[in-house]
Amino acid sequence: MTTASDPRPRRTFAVISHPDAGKSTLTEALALHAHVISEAGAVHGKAGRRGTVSDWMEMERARGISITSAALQFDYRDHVVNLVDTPGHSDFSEDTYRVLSAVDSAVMLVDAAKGLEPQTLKLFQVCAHRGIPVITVINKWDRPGLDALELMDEIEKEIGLKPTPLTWPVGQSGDFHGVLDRRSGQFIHFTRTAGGATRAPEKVVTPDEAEAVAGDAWAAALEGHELLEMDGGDHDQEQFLAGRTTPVLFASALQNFGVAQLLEILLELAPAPSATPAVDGSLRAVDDEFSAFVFKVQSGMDAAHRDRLAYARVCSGVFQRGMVVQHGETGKPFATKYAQAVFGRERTVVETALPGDIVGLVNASALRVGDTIYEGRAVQYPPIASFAPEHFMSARAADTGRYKQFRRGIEQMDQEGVVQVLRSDLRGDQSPVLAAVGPMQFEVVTARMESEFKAAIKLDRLDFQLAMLTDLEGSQVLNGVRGVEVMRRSDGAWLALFPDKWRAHTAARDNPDIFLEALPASGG
Ligand SMILES: Nc1nc2c(ncn2[C@@H]2O[C@H](COP(=O)(O)OP(=O)(O)OP(=O)(O)O)[C@@H](O)[C@H]2O)c(=O)[nH]1
Ligand SMILES: [Mg+2]
Repeated sequence: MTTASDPRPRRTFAVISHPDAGKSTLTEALALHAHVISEAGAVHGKAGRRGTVSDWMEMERARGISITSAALQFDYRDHVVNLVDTPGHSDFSEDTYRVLSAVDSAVMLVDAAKGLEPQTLKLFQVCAHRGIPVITVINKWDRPGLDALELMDEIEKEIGLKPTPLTWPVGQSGDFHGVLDRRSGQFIHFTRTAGGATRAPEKVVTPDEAEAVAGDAWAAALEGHELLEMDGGDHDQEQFLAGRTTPVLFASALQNFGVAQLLEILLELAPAPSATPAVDGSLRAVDDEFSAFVFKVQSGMDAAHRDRLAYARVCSGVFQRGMVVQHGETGKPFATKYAQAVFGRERTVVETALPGDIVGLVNASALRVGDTIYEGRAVQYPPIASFAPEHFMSARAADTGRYKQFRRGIEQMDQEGVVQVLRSDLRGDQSPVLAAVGPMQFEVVTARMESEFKAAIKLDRLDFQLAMLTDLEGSQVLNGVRGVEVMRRSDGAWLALFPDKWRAHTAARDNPDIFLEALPASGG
């Protein structure tokens, strides 16, 4: 593992996209290429999909979707790679957005057959807004889909990012022979392996021989390459880092085609960790004293040891296990005795970590999402926003004899941000209100409460669709308005719940003096 003098460069990125484009499959393929796993059997197994290394949760495996983000750290060549696989479903977008606050770049997957989908567009906007450079991977090229040039057009028109393909497919979608490496001019010829469970052998073929190997497909690839050249579609590092262009690669994550190229490109072009902006606008340089912030809390990864992991991204300095740091929010010292490197649900003890690394702090119950820890000069990183919930349920323990477990479970779901938890004197602690961006969050809570806390819950839908921020004074006024209820979120925020936006308009109009503000929408 890493040592204090570890000079190896870091690459820290998130894999993002619309649901089902192949993020978890690609994540596994990258691990396979880096030789951290020897077989991708989990996904490609004959018995059907059983989950990738990053989809470890029971519900993820049962449904074949990602519900929670998963971090993977591995070595590749002389680099340390920190990758976070994110869920694509918009119901879990809060989780994805938390991850985007902790990475230096993003790999965006586009399904070759589907092109740009709604969640892809949203995520591109978020990356643009936050200045996160994006590498685009056109995935599933093994299956019939859209035309490569059409896809490039779509990216440019709909997102306003100039695509600069680094590889170009040899063979239409559905007939994937390999790629033309646009910078070397060579043909990288892929060979299928059984079920795509192992690294796909690839052969580098010179341009002269390419035609004999790939026939017309090679000529067509060359044509495409030249068209791109004339159109200014060549990579420019400065433009990429400035978020004006996106390098594009073609791949089949399932068959492990084009995955080696992506790893090489990430090492070569993706930005290394750099200074992190603090909440006061100052920058903490990477070689400053140690600092990190928590972007995710997760428990339930190990049924035998019911523990809770706080994922912190190191922003500056050197983290050394056992060091005592300051917890920004409470001002209390925090001992980092139990620190781990994570690989999906597996962990190893980490002794040292550098900027860009993601460290799992075990049973650090004081740490919440958005918290800063540091050594020496104080720093406070910006809080991580939670989105406007649009779905509300009141929850109670199905078996009142399990109330203690119920309370503990709800507390845990709250800390992880699986849902937002709202309370009021009126409803009491027995029946908190769960607020969600999307309804699937409730299913996760229900399943986890039962499996991890043995506390089955009963949920009752509440007739609210909108929450707005208010304050104590506002709560006193609004609680008297028919159909409106004000509750307190665990971070202290007062949320006024309305049945619909008209009722919110009316309440604001009738009470012009009270504080009433929209919450950030899940769009950005
Ligand atoms: N044909 C083909 N199928 C693929 C490829 N990559 C992924 N798939 C399949 O697409 C489905 C979705 O793959 P995942 O990797 O779970 O997709 P995801 O983007 O992680 O999905 P969410 O996390 O739920 O958003 C699975 O059935 C994969 O086997 C590919 O390159 N080619
Ligand atoms: Mg996934």
